[in-house]
Amino acid sequence: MRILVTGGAGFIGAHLVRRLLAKEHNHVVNLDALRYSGNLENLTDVAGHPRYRFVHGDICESRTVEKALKEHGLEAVINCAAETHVDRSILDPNSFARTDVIGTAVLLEEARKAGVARFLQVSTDEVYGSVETGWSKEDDAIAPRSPYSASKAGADLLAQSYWTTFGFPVLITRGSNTYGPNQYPEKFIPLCITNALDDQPLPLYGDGRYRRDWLSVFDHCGAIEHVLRHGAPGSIYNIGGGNERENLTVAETILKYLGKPMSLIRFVQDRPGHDRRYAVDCSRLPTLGWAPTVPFEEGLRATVDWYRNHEAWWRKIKSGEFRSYYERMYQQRLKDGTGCAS
Ligand code: NAD
Ligand code: TDX
Repeated sequence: MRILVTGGAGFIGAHLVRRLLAKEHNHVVNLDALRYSGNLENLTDVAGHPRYRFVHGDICESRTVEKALKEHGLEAVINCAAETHVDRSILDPNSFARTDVIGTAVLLEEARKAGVARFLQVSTDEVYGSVETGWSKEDDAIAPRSPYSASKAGADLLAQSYWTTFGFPVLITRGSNTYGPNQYPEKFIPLCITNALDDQPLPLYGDGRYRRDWLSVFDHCGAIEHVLRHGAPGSIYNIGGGNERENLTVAETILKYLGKPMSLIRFVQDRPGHDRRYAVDCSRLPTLGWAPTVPFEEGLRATVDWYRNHEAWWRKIKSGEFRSYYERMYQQRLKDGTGCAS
């Protein structure tokens, strides 16, 4: 299959590009605008691959998308490109509406015009909103609460409308919190690991008892690939890891693996509108023949080792744009911090 992966220089996209190229029948074009989290160093091992092409471009620009689809005769689209960090969506909501909503609208329309055979929209479990009890099913009403999840929900609904209105073969995956190598260190797990390696505090929002279901990036990409091949057009598939943990437990586990003191944990001012819990019912995907394989503690340990062994990768990021972002987000919070876990 000739596949367009958008956002392929980001965390999940890069793992997905590598995974797809490992299958001899696949050709992959990666369309990425190289925003702050896009990093071609995530793909140095496949940069010269004969079945891989990189196109530097923005999914919001119709002509760029049209040209990429036509020039490479692409048959499928996997849309990973997005603004992805909830905290940044609170600082700058409009950039999320632009990329996540308008960008998806442009991709859908150009892909429909080009006669693309499969369009997979990478959505998120966050579209269901905060789920205090139980597990969200694919047919549940969505109730996003942050500018990030609202923008992703807009994209998700647009994709669904293309199936209903045009019969365009759209597939939607709603993955849970993903972790693994190459994740930009603004996200909770890589932030905790890299701060701990530098003996810096680990900032826990609120009481630290918020819950997420953690999914290995290898499982997330395996599920996306499986849905692309076997999913029923017009269908939505939740992807969870079955690893629900409190943030405090995750931070403590990281410190334990690194042999660092629990006193590095700091409870800081909460994120506005912070969703207490996400949890997805994952019974639909096994009916397609897929289930997660990576136990959380094993995947987390391997991720900790990856960051320990790839200091050059994350130090470069942390000394650039990230530094001013970190100061803006955390300087005051850490000054006012309300104690530690031990
Ligand atoms: P990321 O921030 O690491 O990567 C996003 C990529 O999109 C970057 O390479 C960036 O340069 C690119 N991009 C941004 N704007 C673009 C534009 N206008 N045109 C082209 N490229 C653009 O994000 P990620 O964690 O890899 O997430 C990938 C997808 O998976 C997103 O759609 C996200 O909503 C979804 N998702 C992520 C998680 C998670 O926990 N990380 C969980 C569920 C779903
Ligand atoms: O410094 C922090 N302290 C903290 O306590 C950060 C950055 C986060 N947290 C908490 C907030 C969440 O409860 O940790 C949890 C995870 O936070 P994030 O890594 O920011 O992820 P989350 O907000 O849950 O959203 C993620 O999951 C779904 C991704 O960022 C999204 O792209 C994905 O769609």
